[in-house]
Amino acid sequence: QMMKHAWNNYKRYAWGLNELKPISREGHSSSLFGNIKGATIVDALDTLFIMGMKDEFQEAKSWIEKNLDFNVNAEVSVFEVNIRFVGGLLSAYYLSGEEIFRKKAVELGVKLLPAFHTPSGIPWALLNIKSGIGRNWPWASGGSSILAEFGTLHLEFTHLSHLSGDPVFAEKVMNIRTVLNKLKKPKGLYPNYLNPSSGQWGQHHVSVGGLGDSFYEYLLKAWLMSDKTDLEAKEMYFDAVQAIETHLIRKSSGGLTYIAEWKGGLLEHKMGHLTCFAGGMFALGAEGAPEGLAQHYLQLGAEIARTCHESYNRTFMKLGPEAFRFDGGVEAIATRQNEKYYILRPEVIETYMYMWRLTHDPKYRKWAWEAVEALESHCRVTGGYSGLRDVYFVHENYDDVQQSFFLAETLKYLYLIFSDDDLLPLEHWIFNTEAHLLPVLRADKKEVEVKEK
Ligand code: DMJ
Repeated sequence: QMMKHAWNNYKRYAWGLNELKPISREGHSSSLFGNIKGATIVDALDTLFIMGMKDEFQEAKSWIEKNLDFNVNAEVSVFEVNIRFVGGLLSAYYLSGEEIFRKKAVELGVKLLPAFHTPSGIPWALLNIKSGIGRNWPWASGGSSILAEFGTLHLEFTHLSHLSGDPVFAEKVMNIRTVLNKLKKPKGLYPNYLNPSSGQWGQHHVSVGGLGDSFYEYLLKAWLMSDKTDLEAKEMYFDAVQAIETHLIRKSSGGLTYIAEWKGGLLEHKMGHLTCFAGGMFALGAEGAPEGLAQHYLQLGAEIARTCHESYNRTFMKLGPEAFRFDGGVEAIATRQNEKYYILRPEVIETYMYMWRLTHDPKYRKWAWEAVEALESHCRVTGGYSGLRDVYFVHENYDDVQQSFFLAETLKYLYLIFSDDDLLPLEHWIFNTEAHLLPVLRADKKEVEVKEK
């Protein structure tokens, strides 16, 4: 019902545009996608499919056939276009077997290749897909590319090579790994900034939240997606996690485990909503952990899930803030006005999903249901679902955006928490960072087929 409400309103007021403004009831365009249109349609495809919303899936498919056009003069975020559009199209292809999605994914992948034309091969953050000219975010330290952006291409590009038969995509992302492996890491940590011209680190800021997050996720998932044959990715993941535990993970005096941010050796005792995905990541990686550490990582995942649940529970709206702090006498609470918003993000629910699947502790379903009730009470409006500007305030102050990841991720993870485990088993399917599905590439080369479901 929630998906229907989000989809129907998008369709009614913003069809073909990127996102919906549910209060103004009109389209919302984000510069992240340049002139590429239809972000919500592509991001929602696999959720519609999984939920059995066949008519909606068909209307999305025919919009894509007729209207999804990459021959536009558009400067796009390579990362966002990859995780939402390439990921969404690949997932729709693997689930439905419809050739149009494979074709569009490969076509878009080719358009993104000029981003890698840098001296080191570390791609630009922004690319004009018509001219092929790239650049980095003007705010990034010393003209650097961002770890969470160039480090979150690996899964999709591996599949693009697999489906197109052209090794170029896989070569590009394997080169990123080679560059990273040659660099000395401060205390074993990966800084968020890397200059694509010099191939050297920028500022030594380290985060498991924004700017770093999905790089770590993709190391683990590269290993899992390779049917556990990519041992280099596995080693990089566990080495990184060990350094993160030593230097970033702390316990508050009230007993909450959190992941701080590291700035040139100093800790900022702040955890982002984005960082909350890490609970699920630690738990998902647990079974591959070095000797004797599996239980430890499952426990770490559970502790992060509890902390993130507290960040929700300590608000008026029962939805978590963008960032919460563990200093100045507070724990798991946002203290700055500009960190009190909630934009329909999925990460906490994502962690509940992995924890539910991996432990079957009923508290994760209970916590997920609390989130459903809070979304229904505070974010649902007549025209769709809206983010909130202050989750501590007693009245809803809407941001008027229905993010496409609400349909791709938040609603999909909720649906899976209340479904049986044989719907998309974790040993066969990898979720990209936008919750799009990519099959494990089996060592015996046989793909997992949707029929298996
Ligand atoms: C999504 O686009 C992805 O989950 C990404 O990895 C981080 N940000 C948003 C959701 O919060």
